[in-house]
Amino acid sequence: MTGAIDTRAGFAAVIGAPNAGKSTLVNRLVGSKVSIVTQKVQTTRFPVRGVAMEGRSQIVLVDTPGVFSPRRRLDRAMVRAAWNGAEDADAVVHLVDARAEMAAEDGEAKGADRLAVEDTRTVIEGLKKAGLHAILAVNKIDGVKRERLLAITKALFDSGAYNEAFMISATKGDGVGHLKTRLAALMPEGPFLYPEDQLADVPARLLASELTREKLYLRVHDELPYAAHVETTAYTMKKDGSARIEQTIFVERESQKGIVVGAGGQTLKWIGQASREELTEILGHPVHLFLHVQVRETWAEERGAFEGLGLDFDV
Ligand SMILES: Nc1nc2c(ncn2[C@@H]2O[C@H](COP(=O)(O)OP(=O)(O)OP(=O)(O)O)[C@@H](O)[C@H]2O)c(=O)[nH]1
Ligand SMILES: [Mg+2]
Repeated sequence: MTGAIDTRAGFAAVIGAPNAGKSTLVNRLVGSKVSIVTQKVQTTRFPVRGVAMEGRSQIVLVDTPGVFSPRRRLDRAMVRAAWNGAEDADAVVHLVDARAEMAAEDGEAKGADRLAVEDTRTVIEGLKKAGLHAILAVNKIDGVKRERLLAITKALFDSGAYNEAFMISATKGDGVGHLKTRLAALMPEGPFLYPEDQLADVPARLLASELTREKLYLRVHDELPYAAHVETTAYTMKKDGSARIEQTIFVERESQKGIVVGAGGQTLKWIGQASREELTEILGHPVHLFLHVQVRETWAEERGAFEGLGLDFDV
């Protein structure tokens, strides 16, 4: 062979309404946890890159924040970041929650489902406006009847925003293999963009902050609507091969601080322990984690918080 390229590599962005399962899908395609998942909407705040290999194809998956009607500055920056991810990609996967669509068809969509359906329409309009042809991936098909699923998929497909459709369950894995094979074929010919054994492109400090934010949401999601931010303030490797990590959890109100700390410090202790355990597993060495909680009413309006996440403050 004289210089023939036998590898493919490129970017595949996963976009969709909040809570559609984008991060779950990216983690499954990569085969490892690269992006945090919670039952809360607007979990992902900045594009997270995970690297999946399929034969001689490298798919750099870009998990993006959910697309919704932005209100606050952080919302606007998140939605902008999602679209930037899609516009720069070689393939775009639009993930849609089948259960929310089904509830809407039945006239039963309330609260989060109703918002998800509206946000899905916003994404479809955005795709058309940007002239992007996306792959439709209808997610959460576990437990949905086949004929319902086909009807939902057809209705979405008829919007004209897509050139193909898949039906998948990101948690169970159904259909994900087919989607991966297709994405691999869509990657342009060229050398790999990351070493073959690299799974994620997230700095360790940021990964550490994200894991703590995930545990925080998992533990106190009802009481803490949206209002927390985690910053890694110190990260040092010690001679014995362990890491010493210090983090501050910023909340917007004194009452939220009480919730995060919990009675006798129990809640904060649980969060720290859960985050440390997973970090230890992912990093492959022991971690000493120290958490602090601080009230800073204005964290969501401060430039520093955005820059730490690679988000644009001025949108
Ligand atoms: N039943 C079912 N639940 C799923 C599936 N995929 C994801 N979920 C659940 O949906 C919730 C949201 O998943 P995420 O992966 O965080 O969703 P996301 O689209 O990244 O959400 P944002 O980052 O907030 O935009 C979690 O509770 C997941 O476990 C699926 O295939 N089936
Ligand atoms: Mg997410």
